[in-house]
Amino acid sequence: MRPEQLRLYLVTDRPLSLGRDIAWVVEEAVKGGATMVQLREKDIDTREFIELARRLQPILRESGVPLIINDRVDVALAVDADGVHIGQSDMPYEIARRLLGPDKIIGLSVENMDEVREANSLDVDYIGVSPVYATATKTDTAPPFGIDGLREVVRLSRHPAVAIGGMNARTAADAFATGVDGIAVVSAICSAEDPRKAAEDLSAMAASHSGYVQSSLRCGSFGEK
Ligand code: TZP
Ligand code: MG
Repeated sequence: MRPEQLRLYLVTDRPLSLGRDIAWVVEEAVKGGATMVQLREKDIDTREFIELARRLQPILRESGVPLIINDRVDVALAVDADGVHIGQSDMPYEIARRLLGPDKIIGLSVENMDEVREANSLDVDYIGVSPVYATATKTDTAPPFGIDGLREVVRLSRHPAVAIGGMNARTAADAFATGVDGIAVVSAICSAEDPRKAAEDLSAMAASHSGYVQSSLRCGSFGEK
């Protein structure tokens, strides 16, 4: 994985997609510049989860955008997705890595500075800094990092980092100014009237901050994955 693939990371949410097909939302977002897509489903049968992932794959493969599965290592294996994103109470990183092998992308949510330090001892591909701001999209979160906290995480982490929670056209510039590699976005794209335009606007902001340059300035080096 290249850190710049984190620049505009769409995390899906069907209930927030205004009744539109999630495959359409994903396709529009990718046309607008989304660089990574996480299929996040909290209330779905395993079979439907697999079918949904399979529907997204041709759309994403065509544009070279990685498909990441939230939580479900079994689903990621079943569809040969590009990787998984795990939280602190999901499958432990070491087990996920053993099951998925060295080439898959594994992202880990961090909710405080201790978890950032702990992540530094793991071979994760990126961390999700969660949340930067409180958000109605997910209310059972840890206390928000805020922009100062995000900056501190970027300084401390040896991994590429993506900011999540309240990222939108108003907040993205401050987030990118911390040197974070990317922003992960749910409602600002899924609930946008025009998801492609929303992605285009965020993508332009990301490009103007060239956040990815800053990864290479930090300690540590990243293997290609
Ligand atoms: N994890 C931490 S905050 C969050 C997730 C999945 C939701 C972010 O949603 P939004 O709408 O982009 O604020
Ligand atoms: Mg999780």
